[in-house]
Amino acid sequence: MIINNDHIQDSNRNKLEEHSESFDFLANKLSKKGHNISNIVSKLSEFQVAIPSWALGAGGTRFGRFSFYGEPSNLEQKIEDVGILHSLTQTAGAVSLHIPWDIPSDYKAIKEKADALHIKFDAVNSNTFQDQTDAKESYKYGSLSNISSAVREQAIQHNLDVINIGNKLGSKCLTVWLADGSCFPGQNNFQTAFQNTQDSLKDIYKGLPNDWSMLIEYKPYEPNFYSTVIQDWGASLMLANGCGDKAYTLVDLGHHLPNSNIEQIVAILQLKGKLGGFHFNDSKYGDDDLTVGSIKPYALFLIFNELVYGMQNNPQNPDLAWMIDASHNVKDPLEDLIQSLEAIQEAYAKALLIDQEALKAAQANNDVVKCQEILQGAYRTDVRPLLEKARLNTGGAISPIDSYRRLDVRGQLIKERGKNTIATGL
Ligand code: LRH
Ligand code: MN
Ligand code: MN
Repeated sequence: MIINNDHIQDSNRNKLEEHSESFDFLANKLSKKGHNISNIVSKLSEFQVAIPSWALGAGGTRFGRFSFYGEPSNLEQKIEDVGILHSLTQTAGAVSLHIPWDIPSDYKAIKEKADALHIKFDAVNSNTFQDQTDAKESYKYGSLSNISSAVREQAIQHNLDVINIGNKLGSKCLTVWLADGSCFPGQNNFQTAFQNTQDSLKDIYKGLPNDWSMLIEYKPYEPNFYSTVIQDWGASLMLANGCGDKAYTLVDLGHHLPNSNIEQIVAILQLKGKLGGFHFNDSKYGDDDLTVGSIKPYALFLIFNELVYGMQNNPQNPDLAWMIDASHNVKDPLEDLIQSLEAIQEAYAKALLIDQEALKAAQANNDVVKCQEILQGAYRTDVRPLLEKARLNTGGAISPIDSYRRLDVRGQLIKERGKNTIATGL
Protein backbone atom coordinates (compact mmCIF):
# COMPACT_ATOMS: atom_id res chain seq x y z
CA MET A 1 0.00 0.00 0.00
CA ILE A 2 1.48 3.29 -1.09
CA ILE A 3 -0.51 5.27 1.46
CA ASN A 4 -2.29 4.15 4.59
CA ASN A 5 -4.50 5.80 7.18
CA ASP A 6 -1.57 6.90 9.35
CA HIS A 7 0.06 8.68 6.42
CA ILE A 8 -3.17 10.52 5.70
CA GLN A 9 -3.69 11.51 9.34
CA ASP A 10 -0.10 12.80 9.48
CA SER A 11 -0.66 14.84 6.35
CA ASN A 12 -3.79 16.33 7.94
CA ARG A 13 -2.05 17.61 11.04
CA ASN A 14 -1.04 21.06 9.80
CA LYS A 15 -4.56 21.71 8.50
CA LEU A 16 -6.61 20.60 11.50
CA GLU A 17 -6.76 23.92 13.31
CA GLU A 18 -7.78 25.92 10.26
CA HIS A 19 -10.37 23.29 9.38
CA SER A 20 -11.93 23.34 12.88
CA GLU A 21 -12.19 27.12 12.85
CA SER A 22 -13.82 27.33 9.44
CA PHE A 23 -16.11 24.36 10.09
CA ASP A 24 -17.35 25.74 13.43
CA PHE A 25 -18.00 29.15 11.88
CA LEU A 26 -19.97 27.69 8.96
CA ALA A 27 -21.82 25.08 11.04
CA ASN A 28 -22.90 27.78 13.48
CA LYS A 29 -24.12 30.05 10.69
CA LEU A 30 -26.02 27.30 8.89
CA SER A 31 -27.52 25.84 12.08
CA LYS A 32 -28.97 29.26 12.88
CA LYS A 33 -30.70 29.13 9.49
CA GLY A 34 -32.24 25.78 10.45
CA HIS A 35 -29.90 23.38 8.63
CA ASN A 36 -29.09 20.02 10.19
CA ILE A 37 -25.31 19.93 9.79
CA SER A 38 -24.65 16.35 10.85
CA ASN A 39 -27.33 15.20 8.44
CA ILE A 40 -25.68 17.08 5.55
CA VAL A 41 -22.24 15.79 6.49
CA SER A 42 -23.41 12.18 6.61
CA LYS A 43 -25.18 12.57 3.25
CA LEU A 44 -21.86 13.75 1.80
CA SER A 45 -20.06 10.75 3.28
CA GLU A 46 -22.63 8.37 1.82
CA PHE A 47 -22.33 9.81 -1.70
CA GLN A 48 -19.96 7.53 -3.62
CA VAL A 49 -18.92 8.00 -7.23
CA ALA A 50 -17.45 5.27 -9.41
CA ILE A 51 -14.12 5.84 -11.15
CA PRO A 52 -13.94 4.47 -14.69
CA SER A 53 -10.96 2.22 -15.27
CA TRP A 54 -10.10 4.21 -18.41
CA ALA A 55 -9.65 7.53 -16.63
CA LEU A 56 -6.62 6.48 -14.60
CA GLY A 57 -4.11 7.05 -17.37
CA ALA A 58 -3.43 10.11 -19.51
CA GLY A 59 -6.04 10.03 -22.27
CA GLY A 60 -4.53 12.10 -25.02
CA THR A 61 -6.14 13.04 -28.30
CA ARG A 62 -5.83 11.77 -31.85
CA PHE A 63 -2.93 14.23 -32.19
CA GLY A 64 -0.82 12.79 -29.42
CA ARG A 65 -0.63 11.41 -25.92
CA PHE A 66 1.68 12.58 -23.18
CA SER A 67 2.22 10.02 -20.43
CA PHE A 68 2.29 10.83 -16.77
CA TYR A 69 4.48 7.88 -15.87
CA GLY A 70 3.62 5.39 -13.19
CA GLU A 71 0.18 4.88 -14.78
CA PRO A 72 -1.57 1.56 -14.17
CA SER A 73 -1.01 -1.02 -16.88
CA ASN A 74 -3.28 -3.80 -15.64
CA LEU A 75 -6.56 -4.19 -13.78
CA GLU A 76 -4.95 -4.78 -10.39
CA GLN A 77 -3.01 -1.55 -10.65
CA LYS A 78 -6.13 0.31 -11.77
CA ILE A 79 -7.93 -0.89 -8.65
CA GLU A 80 -4.96 0.17 -6.56
CA ASP A 81 -5.25 3.67 -8.02
CA VAL A 82 -8.95 3.82 -7.19
CA GLY A 83 -7.97 2.66 -3.69
CA ILE A 84 -5.61 5.66 -3.41
CA LEU A 85 -8.36 8.03 -4.55
CA HIS A 86 -10.81 6.48 -2.11
CA SER A 87 -8.51 6.62 0.90
CA LEU A 88 -7.82 10.30 0.31
CA THR A 89 -11.32 11.44 -0.63
CA GLN A 90 -13.58 8.76 0.91
CA THR A 91 -15.84 9.39 -2.08
CA ALA A 92 -14.55 6.98 -4.72
CA GLY A 93 -15.72 3.64 -3.34
CA ALA A 94 -16.42 2.02 -6.70
CA VAL A 95 -14.83 1.23 -10.04
CA SER A 96 -16.50 0.92 -13.43
CA LEU A 97 -14.86 -1.58 -15.79
CA HIS A 98 -14.72 -1.56 -19.56
CA ILE A 99 -14.70 -4.89 -21.34
CA PRO A 100 -12.52 -6.15 -23.03
CA TRP A 101 -9.94 -3.70 -21.63
CA ASP A 102 -10.42 -4.99 -18.08
CA ILE A 103 -11.12 -8.71 -18.26
CA PRO A 104 -9.82 -10.18 -14.98
CA SER A 105 -7.37 -13.05 -15.33
CA ASP A 106 -8.01 -14.13 -11.73
CA TYR A 107 -11.49 -13.17 -10.48
CA LYS A 108 -10.84 -14.20 -6.90
CA ALA A 109 -7.64 -12.14 -6.63
CA ILE A 110 -9.31 -9.08 -8.19
CA LYS A 111 -12.29 -9.31 -5.87
CA GLU A 112 -10.05 -9.69 -2.83
CA LYS A 113 -7.98 -6.69 -3.85
CA ALA A 114 -11.10 -4.54 -4.36
CA ASP A 115 -12.61 -5.73 -1.05
CA ALA A 116 -9.44 -4.91 0.86
CA LEU A 117 -9.56 -1.36 -0.54
CA HIS A 118 -13.35 -1.03 0.05
CA ILE A 119 -13.99 -0.72 -3.67
CA LYS A 120 -17.22 -2.04 -5.20
CA PHE A 121 -17.78 -2.98 -8.84
CA ASP A 122 -20.23 -0.54 -10.32
CA ALA A 123 -21.64 -0.65 -13.88
CA VAL A 124 -19.74 -2.71 -16.44
CA ASN A 125 -19.36 -1.10 -19.87
CA SER A 126 -19.45 -2.97 -23.16
CA ASN A 127 -17.30 -1.97 -26.11
CA THR A 128 -18.67 -2.34 -29.62
CA PHE A 129 -16.97 0.77 -30.95
CA GLN A 130 -13.60 -0.88 -31.60
CA ASP A 131 -12.80 -4.05 -33.49
CA GLN A 132 -11.43 -6.67 -31.15
CA THR A 133 -8.51 -8.90 -32.05
CA ASP A 134 -9.67 -12.12 -33.66
CA ALA A 135 -13.26 -10.89 -33.97
CA LYS A 136 -15.01 -12.28 -37.03
CA GLU A 137 -17.08 -9.20 -37.81
CA SER A 138 -16.13 -5.51 -37.95
CA TYR A 139 -17.94 -2.59 -36.27
CA LYS A 140 -16.81 -0.14 -38.94
CA TYR A 141 -20.43 0.46 -39.96
CA GLY A 142 -22.02 0.05 -36.56
CA SER A 143 -22.74 -2.66 -34.03
CA LEU A 144 -26.23 -3.17 -32.57
CA SER A 145 -27.71 -1.14 -35.46
CA ASN A 146 -25.64 -2.76 -38.23
CA ILE A 147 -27.37 -3.75 -41.45
CA SER A 148 -25.71 -7.17 -41.14
CA SER A 149 -27.33 -9.61 -38.73
CA ALA A 150 -23.97 -11.38 -38.18
CA VAL A 151 -22.46 -8.14 -36.86
CA ARG A 152 -25.48 -7.49 -34.66
CA GLU A 153 -25.30 -10.99 -33.24
CA GLN A 154 -21.61 -10.59 -32.43
CA ALA A 155 -22.34 -7.29 -30.65
CA ILE A 156 -25.28 -8.81 -28.73
CA GLN A 157 -23.12 -11.75 -27.65
CA HIS A 158 -20.38 -9.36 -26.50
CA ASN A 159 -22.88 -7.55 -24.25
CA LEU A 160 -24.06 -10.88 -22.83
CA ASP A 161 -20.42 -11.80 -22.13
CA VAL A 162 -19.94 -8.47 -20.35
CA ILE A 163 -22.95 -9.19 -18.13
CA ASN A 164 -21.43 -12.56 -17.31
CA ILE A 165 -18.07 -11.01 -16.38
CA GLY A 166 -19.77 -8.32 -14.27
CA ASN A 167 -21.86 -10.95 -12.52
CA LYS A 168 -18.76 -12.77 -11.34
CA LEU A 169 -17.49 -9.54 -9.79
CA GLY A 170 -20.72 -8.50 -8.08
CA SER A 171 -21.69 -5.76 -10.52
CA LYS A 172 -25.43 -5.15 -11.00
CA CYS A 173 -25.55 -2.97 -14.04
CA LEU A 174 -24.62 -2.89 -17.73
CA THR A 175 -23.93 0.40 -19.50
CA VAL A 176 -24.32 0.46 -23.26
CA TRP A 177 -22.82 3.33 -25.21
CA LEU A 178 -22.89 2.94 -28.98
CA ALA A 179 -20.77 4.76 -31.53
CA ASP A 180 -23.32 3.69 -34.18
CA GLY A 181 -24.46 6.27 -36.70
CA SER A 182 -23.49 7.67 -40.06
CA CYS A 183 -21.02 10.19 -41.39
CA PHE A 184 -22.93 11.19 -44.53
CA PRO A 185 -26.54 11.79 -45.50
CA GLY A 186 -28.05 8.76 -47.17
CA GLN A 187 -25.49 6.36 -45.67
CA ASN A 188 -28.07 4.81 -43.33
CA ASN A 189 -31.80 4.37 -43.21
CA PHE A 190 -32.66 6.05 -39.88
CA GLN A 191 -35.67 3.85 -39.22
CA THR A 192 -33.89 0.58 -39.96
CA ALA A 193 -30.89 1.55 -37.82
CA PHE A 194 -33.15 2.48 -34.89
CA GLN A 195 -35.29 -0.65 -35.22
CA ASN A 196 -32.22 -2.89 -35.38
CA THR A 197 -30.86 -1.21 -32.26
CA GLN A 198 -34.15 -1.72 -30.41
CA ASP A 199 -34.29 -5.40 -31.38
CA SER A 200 -30.63 -5.97 -30.41
CA LEU A 201 -31.10 -4.24 -27.06
CA LYS A 202 -34.15 -6.42 -26.40
CA ASP A 203 -32.03 -9.51 -27.00
CA ILE A 204 -29.42 -8.25 -24.51
CA TYR A 205 -32.18 -7.35 -22.06
CA LYS A 206 -33.41 -10.95 -22.15
CA GLY A 207 -30.03 -12.01 -20.76
CA LEU A 208 -30.07 -9.45 -17.95
CA PRO A 209 -30.32 -11.02 -14.47
CA ASN A 210 -33.40 -9.98 -12.49
CA ASP A 211 -31.51 -7.79 -10.05
CA TRP A 212 -29.58 -6.01 -12.82
CA SER A 213 -30.33 -2.85 -14.74
CA MET A 214 -29.33 -1.76 -18.22
CA LEU A 215 -28.29 1.86 -18.78
CA ILE A 216 -28.56 3.30 -22.27
CA GLU A 217 -26.22 6.22 -22.90
CA TYR A 218 -26.87 8.82 -25.61
CA LYS A 219 -24.60 11.24 -27.43
CA PRO A 220 -25.36 13.62 -30.31
CA TYR A 221 -22.23 13.20 -32.42
CA GLU A 222 -18.72 11.70 -32.51
CA PRO A 223 -17.34 9.43 -33.80
CA ASN A 224 -20.07 9.79 -36.42
CA PHE A 225 -20.54 13.33 -37.64
CA TYR A 226 -23.84 13.27 -39.50
CA SER A 227 -26.14 11.11 -37.39
CA THR A 228 -25.96 9.02 -34.24
CA VAL A 229 -28.50 6.26 -33.67
CA ILE A 230 -28.97 7.06 -29.96
CA GLN A 231 -28.45 10.77 -30.23
CA ASP A 232 -30.47 12.17 -27.34
CA TRP A 233 -32.44 11.38 -24.19
CA GLY A 234 -35.64 10.91 -26.20
CA ALA A 235 -34.08 8.13 -28.30
CA SER A 236 -32.57 6.55 -25.19
CA LEU A 237 -35.88 6.71 -23.30
CA MET A 238 -37.80 5.15 -26.21
CA LEU A 239 -35.30 2.30 -26.36
CA ALA A 240 -35.38 1.81 -22.57
CA ASN A 241 -39.18 1.78 -22.58
CA GLY A 242 -39.10 -0.71 -25.44
CA CYS A 243 -36.90 -3.05 -23.39
CA GLY A 244 -38.71 -2.93 -20.05
CA ASP A 245 -38.61 -1.90 -16.39
CA LYS A 246 -34.94 -2.68 -15.83
CA ALA A 247 -33.73 -0.44 -18.67
CA TYR A 248 -32.96 3.23 -18.01
CA THR A 249 -31.49 6.32 -19.60
CA LEU A 250 -27.97 7.37 -18.67
CA VAL A 251 -27.08 11.07 -18.79
CA ASP A 252 -23.47 11.98 -19.55
CA LEU A 253 -22.96 15.72 -18.99
CA GLY A 254 -20.72 16.01 -22.07
CA HIS A 255 -23.21 14.41 -24.42
CA HIS A 256 -25.37 17.42 -25.21
CA LEU A 257 -25.28 20.17 -27.75
CA PRO A 258 -24.09 23.48 -26.25
CA ASN A 259 -26.54 25.20 -23.88
CA SER A 260 -28.90 22.22 -23.55
CA ASN A 261 -30.94 22.44 -20.38
CA ILE A 262 -29.57 19.29 -18.77
CA GLU A 263 -31.23 19.98 -15.40
CA GLN A 264 -34.62 19.86 -17.07
CA ILE A 265 -33.80 16.55 -18.79
CA VAL A 266 -32.71 15.11 -15.45
CA ALA A 267 -35.89 16.31 -13.73
CA ILE A 268 -38.28 14.81 -16.27
CA LEU A 269 -36.46 11.48 -16.45
CA GLN A 270 -36.69 11.17 -12.65
CA LEU A 271 -40.38 12.04 -12.73
CA LYS A 272 -40.83 9.14 -15.16
CA GLY A 273 -38.64 6.85 -13.02
CA LYS A 274 -36.23 6.38 -15.90
CA LEU A 275 -32.98 8.06 -14.90
CA GLY A 276 -30.59 5.21 -14.17
CA GLY A 277 -27.08 6.58 -14.36
CA PHE A 278 -25.00 9.68 -14.53
CA HIS A 279 -21.57 10.45 -16.00
CA PHE A 280 -19.88 13.57 -14.64
CA ASN A 281 -17.47 15.74 -16.59
CA ASP A 282 -17.40 19.29 -17.96
CA SER A 283 -17.06 20.82 -21.37
CA LYS A 284 -16.82 24.05 -23.27
CA TYR A 285 -17.61 22.79 -26.76
CA GLY A 286 -18.72 19.15 -26.93
CA ASP A 287 -17.69 15.92 -25.31
CA ASP A 288 -14.51 17.51 -23.96
CA ASP A 289 -14.41 15.26 -20.86
CA LEU A 290 -12.83 18.02 -18.76
CA THR A 291 -12.60 18.14 -14.96
CA VAL A 292 -16.05 18.30 -13.36
CA GLY A 293 -17.01 21.86 -12.42
CA SER A 294 -14.05 23.44 -14.20
CA ILE A 295 -16.12 25.30 -16.82
CA LYS A 296 -19.77 25.53 -15.74
CA PRO A 297 -20.02 25.03 -11.97
CA TYR A 298 -23.37 26.86 -11.71
CA ALA A 299 -24.93 24.52 -14.29
CA LEU A 300 -23.63 21.58 -12.25
CA PHE A 301 -25.26 23.05 -9.14
CA LEU A 302 -28.60 23.46 -10.95
CA ILE A 303 -28.39 19.83 -12.10
CA PHE A 304 -27.72 18.76 -8.51
CA ASN A 305 -30.69 20.80 -7.38
CA GLU A 306 -32.87 18.58 -9.60
CA LEU A 307 -31.06 15.41 -8.55
CA VAL A 308 -31.58 16.22 -4.86
CA TYR A 309 -35.22 17.05 -5.50
CA GLY A 310 -35.60 13.74 -7.36
CA MET A 311 -33.85 11.73 -4.64
CA GLN A 312 -36.22 13.27 -2.08
CA ASN A 313 -39.46 13.21 -4.08
CA ASN A 314 -39.28 10.49 -6.74
CA PRO A 315 -39.42 7.02 -5.13
CA GLN A 316 -40.36 5.74 -8.60
CA ASN A 317 -36.78 6.42 -9.72
CA PRO A 318 -34.04 3.98 -8.66
CA ASP A 319 -30.77 4.87 -6.91
CA LEU A 320 -28.45 6.22 -9.54
CA ALA A 321 -25.14 4.78 -10.77
CA TRP A 322 -22.80 7.78 -10.43
CA MET A 323 -19.57 7.83 -12.40
CA ILE A 324 -16.91 10.31 -13.48
CA ASP A 325 -16.30 10.11 -17.22
CA ALA A 326 -13.36 12.39 -17.81
CA SER A 327 -10.09 12.33 -19.67
CA HIS A 328 -6.80 13.98 -18.85
CA ASN A 329 -4.39 15.37 -21.36
CA VAL A 330 -2.27 17.75 -19.33
CA LYS A 331 -2.97 16.90 -15.69
CA ASP A 332 -1.93 14.01 -13.50
CA PRO A 333 -5.03 11.78 -13.89
CA LEU A 334 -5.31 11.14 -10.15
CA GLU A 335 -5.11 14.84 -9.32
CA ASP A 336 -7.73 15.57 -11.95
CA LEU A 337 -10.05 12.92 -10.51
CA ILE A 338 -9.56 14.32 -7.01
CA GLN A 339 -10.58 17.74 -8.32
CA SER A 340 -13.64 16.23 -10.01
CA LEU A 341 -14.69 14.40 -6.85
CA GLU A 342 -14.37 17.65 -4.88
CA ALA A 343 -16.48 19.55 -7.44
CA ILE A 344 -19.21 16.89 -7.32
CA GLN A 345 -19.37 16.99 -3.52
CA GLU A 346 -19.36 20.76 -3.55
CA ALA A 347 -22.31 20.97 -5.95
CA TYR A 348 -24.15 18.31 -3.97
CA ALA A 349 -23.57 20.09 -0.64
CA LYS A 350 -24.77 23.40 -2.08
CA ALA A 351 -27.89 21.74 -3.47
CA LEU A 352 -28.57 20.26 -0.03
CA LEU A 353 -28.59 23.82 1.34
CA ILE A 354 -31.48 24.91 -0.87
CA ASP A 355 -34.52 25.61 1.29
CA GLN A 356 -37.03 23.49 -0.64
CA GLU A 357 -40.02 24.71 1.38
CA ALA A 358 -39.16 28.36 0.86
CA LEU A 359 -38.56 27.70 -2.83
CA LYS A 360 -41.96 26.05 -3.19
CA ALA A 361 -43.63 28.99 -1.45
CA ALA A 362 -41.83 31.51 -3.66
CA GLN A 363 -42.81 29.53 -6.77
CA ALA A 364 -46.44 29.42 -5.59
CA ASN A 365 -46.38 33.22 -5.30
CA ASN A 366 -44.62 33.63 -8.65
CA ASP A 367 -41.95 35.51 -6.73
CA VAL A 368 -39.28 35.09 -9.38
CA VAL A 369 -36.73 37.27 -7.59
CA LYS A 370 -37.09 35.29 -4.38
CA CYS A 371 -36.70 31.99 -6.28
CA GLN A 372 -33.40 33.20 -7.67
CA GLU A 373 -32.27 34.54 -4.27
CA ILE A 374 -32.88 31.12 -2.70
CA LEU A 375 -30.91 29.23 -5.34
CA GLN A 376 -28.05 31.69 -5.48
CA GLY A 377 -27.93 32.04 -1.69
CA ALA A 378 -27.14 28.33 -1.49
CA TYR A 379 -24.75 28.47 -4.45
CA ARG A 380 -22.72 31.34 -2.99
CA THR A 381 -22.08 29.54 0.31
CA ASP A 382 -18.54 28.24 0.66
CA VAL A 383 -19.34 24.66 1.69
CA ARG A 384 -15.80 23.30 1.58
CA PRO A 385 -15.51 22.94 5.40
CA LEU A 386 -18.49 20.53 5.24
CA LEU A 387 -16.66 18.40 2.68
CA GLU A 388 -13.53 18.42 4.82
CA LYS A 389 -15.56 17.29 7.82
CA ALA A 390 -17.18 14.46 5.84
CA ARG A 391 -13.74 13.22 4.78
CA LEU A 392 -12.21 13.60 8.24
CA ASN A 393 -15.06 11.65 9.85
CA THR A 394 -14.30 8.65 7.66
CA GLY A 395 -10.48 8.78 7.79
CA GLY A 396 -9.84 10.82 4.63
CA ALA A 397 -7.72 13.87 3.92
CA ILE A 398 -8.76 17.43 4.80
CA SER A 399 -7.25 18.49 1.47
CA PRO A 400 -6.83 15.44 -0.78
CA ILE A 401 -4.72 17.29 -3.36
CA ASP A 402 -2.43 18.66 -0.68
CA SER A 403 -2.00 15.22 0.93
CA TYR A 404 -1.48 13.57 -2.47
CA ARG A 405 1.39 15.93 -3.17
CA ARG A 406 2.79 15.94 0.37
CA LEU A 407 2.88 12.12 0.33
CA ASP A 408 4.43 12.16 -3.16
CA VAL A 409 2.00 9.54 -4.42
CA ARG A 410 2.95 9.95 -8.10
CA GLY A 411 6.65 9.73 -7.24
CA GLN A 412 6.01 6.49 -5.36
CA LEU A 413 3.94 5.07 -8.24
CA ILE A 414 6.74 5.84 -10.68
CA LYS A 415 9.26 4.18 -8.36
CA GLU A 416 7.05 1.09 -8.12
CA ARG A 417 5.83 0.81 -11.73
CA GLY A 418 8.51 2.59 -13.71
CA LYS A 419 8.27 5.29 -16.33
CA ASN A 420 7.29 3.27 -19.37
CA THR A 421 3.79 2.33 -18.37
CA ILE A 422 0.94 2.23 -20.83
CA ALA A 423 -2.57 2.64 -19.56
CA THR A 424 -5.14 0.59 -21.44
CA GLY A 425 -8.31 2.35 -22.45
CA LEU A 426 -9.46 5.39 -24.33
C1 LRH B 1 -17.63 8.23 -25.46
C2 LRH B 1 -17.48 7.77 -24.07
C3 LRH B 1 -18.76 7.59 -23.31
C4 LRH B 1 -18.35 6.56 -22.31
C5 LRH B 1 -17.59 5.66 -23.20
C6 LRH B 1 -16.62 4.73 -22.61
O1 LRH B 1 -18.19 9.48 -25.52
O2 LRH B 1 -16.69 8.70 -23.38
O3 LRH B 1 -19.19 8.73 -22.67
O4 LRH B 1 -19.38 6.17 -21.53
O5 LRH B 1 -16.90 6.53 -24.08
MN1 MN C 1 -20.03 8.53 -20.70
MN1 MN D 1 -18.29 10.66 -23.67
